[in-house]
Amino acid sequence: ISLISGMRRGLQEQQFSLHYQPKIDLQSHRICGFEALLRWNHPEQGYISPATFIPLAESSGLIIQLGEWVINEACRQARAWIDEGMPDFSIAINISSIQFKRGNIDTLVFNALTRNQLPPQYLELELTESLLIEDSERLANTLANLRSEGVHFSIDDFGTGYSNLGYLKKFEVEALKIDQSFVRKMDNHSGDAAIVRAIIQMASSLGLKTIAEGVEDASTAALLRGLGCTYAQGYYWARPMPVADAKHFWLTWI
Ligand code: G
Ligand code: G
Ligand code: MN
Ligand code: NA
Repeated sequence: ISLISGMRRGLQEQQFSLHYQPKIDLQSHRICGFEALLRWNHPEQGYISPATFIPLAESSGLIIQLGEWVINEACRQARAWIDEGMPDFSIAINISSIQFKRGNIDTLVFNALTRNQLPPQYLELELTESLLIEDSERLANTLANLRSEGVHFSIDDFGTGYSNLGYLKKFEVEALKIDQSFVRKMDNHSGDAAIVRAIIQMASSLGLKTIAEGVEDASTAALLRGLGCTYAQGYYWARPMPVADAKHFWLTWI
């Protein structure tokens, strides 16, 4: 309970921030964008992991306000980077299923894009498989609204969820994010490498891009490139960084 009221206060007192992890295009070796990851700098406890506070935000309903803050902040930052003359990019934000189902996410996103005069392709929403397998008309409508306005989606933690992949035909998604549990050990576990290869092949035949998460070394990056994976992110290149560090990293990279 104290963490929940702490979150409410933290939202008012600007204790939340987004950290940015670059995504690398494995063919061109350019930075194609960033994943924005929420951080809470608690006045007494220091940084608290989203793994701790997101579930509490979900069960208390505060995820609606928190998620709205994330959408607005990511759009504000994207606008700022455009104005600063940074090269083409997109910012991916994580959307909780509860947030998606309870909030008017399409309206929130459109308002944030409009307010910041941000073309929709700068924003990407990371959704979970568990959300997309739900057969609800409202969900389908919301996704279609966002998609028709040009907002892109990717499926987070792909491969850990469900075996029914019918939703890939039903919804227009841009990319599959291959879960780090397969990527991290693909170098010396042939089973994991086989799963990654299969996901990349399936995605490619469906016309979808792939994003490998959790790349921690050069050999994994080389393997992924050889398999035709589109993008990758991980500690090998950079951890999620505060905005100033992310921009510095980007400028150094270019
Ligand atoms: O960055 P880190 O490893 O600490 O993230 C832990 C978990 O929190 C991950 O599952 C990540 O997707 C999730 N997460 C990070 N930022 C957000 C956010 O803004 N919204 C939601 N819903 N989840 C987030
Ligand atoms: O659930 P989601 O995929 O959004 O979570 C991403 C999480 O993975 C974040 O907490 C982020 O900090 C973490 N992460 C990003 N790159 C790496 C990596 O290379 N290794 C490990 N162990 N974690 C990573
Ligand atoms: Mn994610
Ligand atoms: Na993920």
